[in-house]
Amino acid sequence: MTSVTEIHSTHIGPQTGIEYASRDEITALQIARAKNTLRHAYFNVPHYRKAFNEAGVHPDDFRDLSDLARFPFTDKEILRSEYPFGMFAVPQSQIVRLHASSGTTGRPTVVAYTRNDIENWSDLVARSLRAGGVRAGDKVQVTFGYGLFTGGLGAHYGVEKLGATVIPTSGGQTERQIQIMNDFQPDAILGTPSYMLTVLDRMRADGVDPRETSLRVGVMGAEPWTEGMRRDLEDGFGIDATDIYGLSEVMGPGVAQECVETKDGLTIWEDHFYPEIINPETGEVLPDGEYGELVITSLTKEAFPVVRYRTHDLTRILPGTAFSMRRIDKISARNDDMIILRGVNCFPSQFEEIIVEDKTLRPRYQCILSKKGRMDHLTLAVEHAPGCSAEDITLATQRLSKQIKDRIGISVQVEVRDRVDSGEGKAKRLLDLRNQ
Ligand code: DLL
Repeated sequence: MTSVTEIHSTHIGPQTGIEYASRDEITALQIARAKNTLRHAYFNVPHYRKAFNEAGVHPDDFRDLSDLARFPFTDKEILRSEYPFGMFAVPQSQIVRLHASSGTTGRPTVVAYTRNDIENWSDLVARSLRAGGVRAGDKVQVTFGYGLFTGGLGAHYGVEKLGATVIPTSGGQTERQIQIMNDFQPDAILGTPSYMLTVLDRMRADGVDPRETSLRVGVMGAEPWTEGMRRDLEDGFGIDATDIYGLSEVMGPGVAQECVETKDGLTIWEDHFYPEIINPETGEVLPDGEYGELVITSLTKEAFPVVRYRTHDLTRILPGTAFSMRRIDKISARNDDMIILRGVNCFPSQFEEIIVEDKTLRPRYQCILSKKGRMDHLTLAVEHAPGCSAEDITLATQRLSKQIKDRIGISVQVEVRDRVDSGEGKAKRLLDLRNQ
């Protein structure tokens, strides 16, 4: 396995890109670009014109980044109400690609890209992959799903832009993924952490040593994952694993990416996105360092500009380290995944932190909310490691229930099972059956 220092010294050239510009340069660029975006949205998207007018603001009122707080938020409900094409800011003839978010409830949201948007997106994914340790000339297996989901095609164009070789296996067919990995010898793999765990477990079950693959790095995201899960994947495959973040409404993968040398949160590519953290209840903008909901304004998008888009992702903004651009902390949860059980708030990732500490358990789990009489009831289904005896399972169940009670302060019904299906794409960590 190539060490991180070797990768650094051999491949990262002079630090001259915009990622290394001074804070003043970045701020000046953001002000100019945000002004353009506000004008573009106001003059070309009826919703923005109406919303700005109702809030009593005009793009000319924007002079400094702090003025952005005067502009209204955009959220998924608004995008849904304009389904399918109402939020597009350019004529259809200029649109070269459409994607849509999966939309677990109701209509999906549809997003659009001009040729320039695709160029910028590819550049940002290439930049992200480079930060994650992928290099020109590498072979890269893309296991994100191809289709309306932005993961597969977004990653694909970025790999090509980087000058690497893309192996577009898409998601699923795990045996075939392993076969291709064995035959094509990829240097890097991209996918959801939960699917990477599925691949890892399948290799072990098939008697293949996952540490013997040709893989050097993994770039993983599209769902929350903990440091414990990172350790499992890094040790399991013998790779460096970094976190990639994005969302279709804002672009797709490549909005923010962790640097392989520092692994200390994700640099948000501030030349294309302006981040804010707000108190999700009041909408008030919070200072850097405080936890809250991430809100993003696109700075260069043509077909689908977004102004103060509420991501519902919970994190905080941190100063730059590997780059001069600021970082966001690893996204621990979405605020709509919050479980409130008898007054205690908790998130699925808190269970994951405890699960990964127990070697008899695998971090493949699901939280199932149901009603018992009038009370909410939480079942935590979690998979055990192969080869566990009935006694191991009983002991693991007792340990996990106690740890959750002691550390999170709630009583949950733990069910340790042979198998918990977390799917081939994003793992669905919370299943709410209370209204069924
Ligand atoms: O998941 C885009 C993507 C594809 C990102 C591949 C990274 C890799 P959506 O389907 O619109 O887009 O889902 C976006 O997924 O608001 C987060 O809640 C979650 N998410 C994405 N990346 C991460 C991450 C893609 N690294 C939603 N950590 C976002 C935690 C993530 N959550």
